[in-house]
Amino acid sequence: MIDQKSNQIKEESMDDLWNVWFTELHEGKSGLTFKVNRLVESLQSDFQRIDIIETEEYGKALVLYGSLMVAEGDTGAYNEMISHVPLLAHPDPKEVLVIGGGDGGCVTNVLKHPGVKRCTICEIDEKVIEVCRRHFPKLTSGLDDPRCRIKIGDGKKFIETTDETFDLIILDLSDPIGPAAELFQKSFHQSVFDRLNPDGIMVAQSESPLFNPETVKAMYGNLRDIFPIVEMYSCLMPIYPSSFWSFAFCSNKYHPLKDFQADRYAQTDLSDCNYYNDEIHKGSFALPQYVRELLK
Ligand code: SPD
Repeated sequence: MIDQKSNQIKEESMDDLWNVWFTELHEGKSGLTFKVNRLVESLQSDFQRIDIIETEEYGKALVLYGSLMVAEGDTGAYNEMISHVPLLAHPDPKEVLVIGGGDGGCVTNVLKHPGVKRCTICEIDEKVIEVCRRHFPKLTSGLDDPRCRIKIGDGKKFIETTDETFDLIILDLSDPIGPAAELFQKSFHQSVFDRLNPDGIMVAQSESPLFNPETVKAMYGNLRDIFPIVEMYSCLMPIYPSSFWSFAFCSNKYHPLKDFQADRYAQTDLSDCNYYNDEIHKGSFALPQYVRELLK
């Protein structure tokens, strides 16, 4: 750049030239954009592209196949809601299975409940665990808990071949594309149902009702063919497209509100939760009218 007064070339700071942004597009019509300070790590696993980016607003973030999954500075809402809501709707969950969830956030929350005897995680992509351990030590801390058992492999194969049963199965999946796509199918949900104890609960992340209404409608229709109790709940997740994220609570016996375990909630140390509490537990099942219509 030329200084107008002296007519000399002015030295520019290299930092001012760094102007990199990550945008997650929604059907090419809108997008969620983050300022990126640096690309920390990038690799291609056998299943997907994995990136760790450092964002200005949320710190380091995990991006799988171009979709942002978790960030060190996010509210924690997703991981807290996918784990504590079902755990506090069941009177005594001991055996928990998490399918997916290689970033460890869900398992770490599950293991805040002292009554959980074992939490098995079945993650298809070993590299996700490896990278997340390196960059998100707090989030992945539960993976080192002696009650955690890690299985690397296809969640579908595991569910179809194991003879174990669980009190709670959590489908902490990425989006229904790539390696996770078949884990959104009815046949898989039926296999999960078959691996639950008679009073077991399944919770699945169920995308954004605002941005993915067709997926949501089809998924809940299928789930209602399988489970006697199916309820949607939601959370605010500003790092996900539309910021409005949903979960399917599916159960054989326990209702998420009528069976809320108030005493155990009071006795469990959830003091480091940033989003979940007893009021949020109840309030998260209230749905906007357009979502009620969608699920009819
Ligand atoms: N578009 C992002 C959807 C991510 C849902 N699952 C995240 C898994 C993190 N454990």
